[in-house]
Amino acid sequence: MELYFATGNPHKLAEANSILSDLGVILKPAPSPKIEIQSESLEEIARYAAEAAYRSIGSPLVVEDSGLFVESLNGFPGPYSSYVYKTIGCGGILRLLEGRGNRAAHFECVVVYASREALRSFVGIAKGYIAEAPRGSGGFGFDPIFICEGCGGRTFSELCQSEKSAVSHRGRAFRALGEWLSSPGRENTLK
Ligand code: ITT
Repeated sequence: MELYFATGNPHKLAEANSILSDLGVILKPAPSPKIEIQSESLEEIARYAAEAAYRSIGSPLVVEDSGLFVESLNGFPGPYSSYVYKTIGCGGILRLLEGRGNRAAHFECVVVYASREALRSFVGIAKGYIAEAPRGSGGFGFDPIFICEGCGGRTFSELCQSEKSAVSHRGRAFRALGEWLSSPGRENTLK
């Protein structure tokens, strides 16, 4: 099965395709851009973008919105993660955490699937904490400073793509989508 993925981030596309390939789903770049509203809810941002993309393309598609939520910063940067990464980056987050004991953080990803008969959301969360300094060379965005629970103290950037996807927010959300798409009876309703 092929679906469009409306995203301007090629890393997301590559990660999502590697997660879904085992389930027989191939994501291809959507011919229209992701329209992003400002909201404090990832789900609201992703749903709006999915509905807008579906109106423009008219074929089944997915959109995802994700972010890094740092506990001692009251969830910042959360839905503003893309902008914050482009402006202050990993170094800025490390500076904001200087002298703070609590470095707990999580990534969240909301994937929204849109087709003629369905608009469904799938959520994935990866819990962990912010490293003292950036480490590793893989991945993208805040990967060099995020240490996920159960990864032996390594940052996301120190994991290979399959290791990251096994525990990541994106891995969890796209696997939930893949399981729903391949659940019995779905093939009769896909248009
Ligand atoms: P699209 O909106 O076009 O899909 P984007 O990168 O702007 O691409 P978001 O608006 O969802 O995506 O912003 C999410 C930001 O959160 C992203 O730019 C990264 O800075 C960060 N982020 C999300 N998932 C991440 C991951 O797996 N590893 C590292 N950083 C991540």
